[in-house]
Amino acid sequence: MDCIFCKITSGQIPTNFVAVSEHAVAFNDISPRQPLHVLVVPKKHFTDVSELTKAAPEILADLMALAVQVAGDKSEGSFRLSFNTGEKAGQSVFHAHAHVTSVEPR
Ligand code: DGP
Repeated sequence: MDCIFCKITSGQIPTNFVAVSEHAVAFNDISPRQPLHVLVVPKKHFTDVSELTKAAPEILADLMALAVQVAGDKSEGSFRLSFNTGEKAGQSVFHAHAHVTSVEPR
């Protein structure tokens, strides 16, 4: 499968990870839409957050904990946590991922 986030999470594309957990990695978005814009991505491939939730709730919980950790470390406390799901909702990479964004990075 030709998935850019599988290549990043597996290390095939060298990437500076902001944080790592058992099941997920966090790295800066290539085209940030806010001063803080970090992606939190499961190491295993799932198409979107719906599939992830149904197939592996323990991985979702781990990913959410990592996202909250990154938001706490990298923002002043105000942040947005979002999952675009489906093309019409703006999803462009079909490997589940959370966006952590903030206008007030630390
Ligand atoms: P979405 O549109 O919700 O599927 O978000 C995908 C995000 O992924 C988008 O904000 C741009 C980012 N992105 C796409 N390709 C790469 C990449 O190769 N490296 C990084 N760091 N981010 C990427």
